[in-house]
Amino acid sequence: MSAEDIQTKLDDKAPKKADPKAVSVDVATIQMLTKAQADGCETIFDRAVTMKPCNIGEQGTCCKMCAQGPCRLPLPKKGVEGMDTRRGLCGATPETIAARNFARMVAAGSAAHSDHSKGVAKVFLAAARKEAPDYQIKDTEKLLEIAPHFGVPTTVVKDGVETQRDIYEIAVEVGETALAQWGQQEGEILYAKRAPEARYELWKKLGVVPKGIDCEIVNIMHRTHMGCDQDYKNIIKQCSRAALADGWAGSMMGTDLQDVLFGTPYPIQGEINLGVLKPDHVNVLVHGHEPLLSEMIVIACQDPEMIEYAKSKGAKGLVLAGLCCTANEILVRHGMPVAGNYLQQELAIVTGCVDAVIVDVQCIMENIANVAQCYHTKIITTDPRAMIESGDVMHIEFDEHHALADAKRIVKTAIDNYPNRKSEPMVPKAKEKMVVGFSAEAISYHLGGSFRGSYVPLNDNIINGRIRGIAGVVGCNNARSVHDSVSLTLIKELLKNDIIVLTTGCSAMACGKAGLLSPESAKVFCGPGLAEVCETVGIPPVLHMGACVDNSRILVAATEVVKAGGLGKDLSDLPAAGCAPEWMSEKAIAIGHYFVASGVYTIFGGSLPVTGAPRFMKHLFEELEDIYGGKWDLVVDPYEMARRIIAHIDKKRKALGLDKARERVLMDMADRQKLEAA
Ligand code: MSK
Repeated sequence: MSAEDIQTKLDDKAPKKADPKAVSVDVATIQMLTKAQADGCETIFDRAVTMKPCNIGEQGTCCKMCAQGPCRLPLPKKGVEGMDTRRGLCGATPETIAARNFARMVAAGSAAHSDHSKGVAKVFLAAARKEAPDYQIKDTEKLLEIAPHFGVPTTVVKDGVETQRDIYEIAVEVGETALAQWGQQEGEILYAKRAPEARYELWKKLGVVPKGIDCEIVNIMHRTHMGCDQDYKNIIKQCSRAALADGWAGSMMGTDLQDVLFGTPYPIQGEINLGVLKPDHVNVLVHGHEPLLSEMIVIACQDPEMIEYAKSKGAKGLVLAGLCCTANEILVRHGMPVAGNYLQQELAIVTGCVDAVIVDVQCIMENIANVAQCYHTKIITTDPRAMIESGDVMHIEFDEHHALADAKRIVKTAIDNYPNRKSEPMVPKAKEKMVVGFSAEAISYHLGGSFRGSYVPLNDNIINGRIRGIAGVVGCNNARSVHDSVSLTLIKELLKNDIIVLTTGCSAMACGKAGLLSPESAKVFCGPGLAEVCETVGIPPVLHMGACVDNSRILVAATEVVKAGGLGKDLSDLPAAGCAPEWMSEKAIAIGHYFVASGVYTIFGGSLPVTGAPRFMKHLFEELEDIYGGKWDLVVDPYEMARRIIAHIDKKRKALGLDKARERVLMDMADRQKLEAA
């Protein structure tokens, strides 16, 4: 056997590696993945090559709800002809199995958001009671705005004169009422009435207004137990209750209470991508979803004593940046830099200059502990709900009662690790500037003029056709699709067609890295109508609204659009659609379903675990539209996603009688000149 043959045999046995240029469109990612492979450090991209997804799980038809299975009911290669005779041991149909699996994803996703928000509500209440000295009631205007939704009066009449109540008194009542929403067993969640009246009435008629948050999630877990709910339509009805409890209660209250504690986001500049790291500085990354700790880390990292301490270790300074949605939280409120989105978490460590990754909850890959071992990075877990089993991972539990002291201790641990760097760091140059922080309030003030916020000008521009419609493009990265590519291709197609995009989560970060979050990008990427609006107002064509939990801001903004008039009476009347092109987490399924139940046409990319159950899929993809005005869809190709979103928006414009207005705007100067010359 020749040396060449031996090498070929060895190569065959070596684990297969991802081709960096084939798995991402982001330059920094490609660069760092190449370095990881050269350093012998395996990442999710490589594992996605060697491990293929389970075909039956992907179809949603594997049942492991009891010990008689798992029962696997894959769709026959030719599809189902005639009667579908597939059954689990107990007789469960593919529909029952897929619906139960889907419902459990809704439950898990809703639980994740809602448990995050419950933690925020507890800290909010502690701050209001002055039991958590490092937190204050910062945004009093927002507190006064939300208090009436909780039935909390903001004024009191004293000696015949109406005066404002003490802010902390109001905050205690808001905090107590909010916290009670999780355990509530009867009645309705309070925020349901924030939806347009027509939507609320529809939910009431359908019997899907959530009673409370926790009880709707528990209900899903019960009814999907072996031998319980065996009617996929009935299971999906409960999904609506739990998902609405997430979108219109758990997530929405979480966003609101965070805004009151830390400030409502308004447009602010930031920078994104791995190029924000500095090789000669201590680099600290926060990662996860909850801002309770990261807000304190921001303060700790700006403390002159901490910066001096970093210098005493030989560093030139201290950089704090973020990953995933914790990054979004400190970005939209403080303009702190973002190192990258979900699929870049391992690669940030590969730069060799990250001294600590401080994690809270959600979207943290277990493999960061292994990658950290290739370099010198300390992984520090901080939440008892999210620990990592690895000897090298430190756990420093965060307690809101001494929040800043904990944050300083954690940052000091990161600084102490600076001298332990193993190799020469390599930081990609790639980074982009962006304008972020478009809360529903900020959109109103930005578009409505400087004196009084209003959505009327936005509606006017939709009615006159400059803006064709609105798309919410949100969600994750997914190692099964080319990193950032599907989101960006879709969004560029939408902008070209004058559709303004609202974004959150990792999709928002993809936009930032591609330069779509700068006002200047409007003239490069948008059709003439949208470009004109963006240039006049000075906004980017893609509005970064925050983290995953902030998808509730999209619901609030859409409700404001309905209230501003001229575009129908319900969310389902709007020329609008939603999409999660690269989704991967259960939270995305919960979000998708609360958008559908709120009347929004919602497309998911990649795969959806429902395709093995044709009748269930038909229910989600067709029948729900007759019930809620919104429905699910699954599309892999981003151009086809754009085509369907545009078709849907045009259908809604036609129903509103706006199709003529749009034709007028498309007739621009050049078109008119052509007509005159003919
Ligand atoms: S972080 S849930 S990968 S958006 Fe919110 Fe990104 Fe999806 Fe996590």
